[in-house]
Amino acid sequence: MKKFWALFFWFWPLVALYVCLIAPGNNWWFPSKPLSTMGHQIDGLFYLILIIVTVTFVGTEFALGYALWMGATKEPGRRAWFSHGSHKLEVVWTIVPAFVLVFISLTQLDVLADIRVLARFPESVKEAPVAEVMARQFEWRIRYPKPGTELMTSPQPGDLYFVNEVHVPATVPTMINLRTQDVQHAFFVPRLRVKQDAVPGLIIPVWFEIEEAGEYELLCAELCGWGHYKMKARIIADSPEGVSAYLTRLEREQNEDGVQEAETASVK
Ligand SMILES: [Cu+2]
Repeated sequence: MKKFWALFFWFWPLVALYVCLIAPGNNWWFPSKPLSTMGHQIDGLFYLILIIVTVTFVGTEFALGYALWMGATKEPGRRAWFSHGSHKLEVVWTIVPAFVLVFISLTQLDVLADIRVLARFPESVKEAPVAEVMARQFEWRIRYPKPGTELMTSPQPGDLYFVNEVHVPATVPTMINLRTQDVQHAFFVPRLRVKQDAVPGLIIPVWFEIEEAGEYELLCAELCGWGHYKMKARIIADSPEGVSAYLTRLEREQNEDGVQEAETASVK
């Protein structure tokens, strides 16, 4: 029975190793391949940490199984090695994890800076957010500048509005300004690996470069109230021409007061 437990603890690291090896190919960790330029770096960090924890888990489980096996097969009368209080071992298993943690934090600094630090954003987007995304319980309100003008911090006459659908250009770096009208929300686009909190009182620039045109789910990733579950929207990534055609259409719809149509009908 003692040998069974040694084998039991050797079995799980083998399962872990197997899952770790086949998981990336089967997309078990992520909803899809990363579809933004930043997404590749973020997935890379995830896999780096996955490799480190897998090696640690497999190593410690094998050591545990080894100790159990040695205990199960020892000759009667042989005394076990008593390591409790070993200064050398304590130093080793304090310094090694400390180095691993410092290594991880240094490795991710660049990626974090690319995501968060405005000075490191691509030049083309720094001064030109395409839209303001205002989170509120429980929807996303989008404000585009009037076509041909720049987005201002406060709403301007001629600005265009829509709810729960953001149109942005694909294959070029794009920036939006993220705000919240009430509580804290989080702008989360899983397939782009974009996640940013919306904090009351702050205007937070968020940039991304979507690699393929298409439709992407935008979710709120912060428990923000009873209707949090329904706080979903779509990001439509289109060609720059497609986006300006959409904005022209939106402008026409927004300015449509019905009067002209009625006049034309009465003339007929
Ligand atoms: Cu929310």
